[in-house]
Amino acid sequence: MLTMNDIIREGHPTLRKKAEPISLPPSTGDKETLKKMLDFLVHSQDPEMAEKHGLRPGVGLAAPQINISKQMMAIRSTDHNDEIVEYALFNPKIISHSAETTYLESGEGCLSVDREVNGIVPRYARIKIEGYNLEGKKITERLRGFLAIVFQHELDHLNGIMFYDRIEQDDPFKQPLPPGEIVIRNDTDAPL
Ligand code: UDB
Ligand code: ZN
Repeated sequence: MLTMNDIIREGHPTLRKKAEPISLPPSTGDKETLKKMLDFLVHSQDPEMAEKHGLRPGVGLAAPQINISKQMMAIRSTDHNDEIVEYALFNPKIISHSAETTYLESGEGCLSVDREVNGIVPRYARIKIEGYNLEGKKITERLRGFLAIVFQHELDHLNGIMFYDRIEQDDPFKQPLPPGEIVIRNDTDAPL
């Protein structure tokens, strides 16, 4: 099983590389890796396992974080109905997104970052995503709320981007859209 020792930390060059696409259908090896990534999240969210192995409770993990520069990500979190949702995706991408942005009030952290970094990390409020699941089947989903934020955080890892790259240098708590600015918003949400 994967533990914190398998997770590389900031400063490691792999975290700054663009991950390679997976050739489809996924190989047995790639599927095994992705399964292990999802298992890490499951274990890390189990208080006994987390305690025993010293795991930080994770909601998402991208392959570059275990030093594999390939387009794979695992997510395990709750949706807006508090239902547990799991994604294990090859070649994930955002196919459309809202104009509206959002951010986590408490800021973001990262399993690959062993320090606190304060500030607003702007994210799209709603995204439509595509990817291939463990069976190699194409899936399309609409995500919003915390799940949308986790997906964008993990997708950033596949592009060599760290969450703090998105924090405004000279004013970490600057609102992404200043009050009074026109927010382009889709009334129907239809195209998203
Ligand atoms: C996490 N977890 O897993 F607001 F119920 C973080 C860590 C780094 C703190 C473990 C997290 O944010 N949990 C959380 C947050 C909430 C409410 C809640 C649980 N990651 C995953 C990661 O580093 N992937 O590369 C960081 C998250 C920051 C924003 C999205 C992902
Ligand atoms: Zn991260």
